[in-house]
Amino acid sequence: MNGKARQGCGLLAVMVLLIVAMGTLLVGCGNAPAGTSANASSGTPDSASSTASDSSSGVYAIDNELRVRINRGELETLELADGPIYITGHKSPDSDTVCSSIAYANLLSQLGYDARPVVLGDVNKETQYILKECGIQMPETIEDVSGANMILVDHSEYEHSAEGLKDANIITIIDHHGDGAITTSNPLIYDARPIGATSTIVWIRYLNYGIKPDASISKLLMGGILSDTINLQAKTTTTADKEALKILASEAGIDDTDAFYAEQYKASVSHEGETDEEIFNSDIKTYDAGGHRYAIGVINVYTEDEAKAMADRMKAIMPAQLKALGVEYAFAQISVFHDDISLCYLVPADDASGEVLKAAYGDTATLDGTSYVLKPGISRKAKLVPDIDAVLTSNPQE
Ligand SMILES: [Mn+2]
Repeated sequence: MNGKARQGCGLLAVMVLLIVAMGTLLVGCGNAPAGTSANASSGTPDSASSTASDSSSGVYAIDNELRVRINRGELETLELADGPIYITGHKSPDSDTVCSSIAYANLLSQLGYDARPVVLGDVNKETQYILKECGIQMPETIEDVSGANMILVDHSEYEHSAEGLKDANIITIIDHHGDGAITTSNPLIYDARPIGATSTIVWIRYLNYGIKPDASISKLLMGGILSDTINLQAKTTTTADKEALKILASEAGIDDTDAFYAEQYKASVSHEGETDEEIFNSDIKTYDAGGHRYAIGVINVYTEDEAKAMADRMKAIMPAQLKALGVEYAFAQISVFHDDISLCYLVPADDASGEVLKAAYGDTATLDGTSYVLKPGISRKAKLVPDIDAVLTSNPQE
């Protein structure tokens, strides 16, 4: 920076200071005869005494009614939206995404807007359980949102969102991830907070707009918070999530949130109504190492007995699955991971796959039939894949 520019900056800083000082004076004047000028414009002389600011403490004593009215003011632009407003979470919807969409649509509906929750794909078993518990209907699936009025919750990346979003009218984004690539030139509500669940942010918005969610919506928001914060155990959990959960639980008439979480988690790892082949393929990924191609299917269950029984079921169908996938080796990783339990059964598809597991875990795991049992359990991405890669790259394909 050269001398002239620095001088210019100094002048600018002085001007900014002057403007700030004048602003402070003006604000002071406005508040001097407490409540008079503010009330003249608001047209509610009743709240005259309550809009006063406590000049000795520096704390506003604005009454809740005025606070709510100011907060709701940001919604006035929604009235310009032509047609319904759709609220969607991300693709591969999880409970936080679905619960926060439905609850936010409920909030806006109560304020007189035509807001409709939608989903971008099949809803998982945990979410299905929560919706059933709350007596709430499954939102409709939307294929293309071109031209629609859109509110996005729990995401802010195009690749996580609906088809046609670039041609949509985005009016609100409510998220707890980083600020994604989604942009708009419209004035918008962008409510991004570093807290555990979008469901908590939606609850804060109920609070700010002065509306109490009913028992069913309270339970729904609880489900979203419990899911995204792993029953408040996730590192992302904040005071807001904990307080929201407490208040929502009391409103929903639930005194044991741990038990509520256990039920929704059990539902998420239930395999009722699925064939063994569907179970093996429900979360399967393929990998390459040392010229070898292999697959790992991850299956979560709730108890060790269920893991043992599932290992037998997978063993029976895996040789055919190995052929169907066209890979050299295949493994099922059956995990129990909740509360204080952490273990996994590694099931090889055939003898050759069993040899790979033996090389990786022969010294550290217990052998149960053909399965290797690891306690504590491991992560597929962080541990199992690197361990298998190490075995396969030391035995490269000729
Ligand atoms: Mn979330």
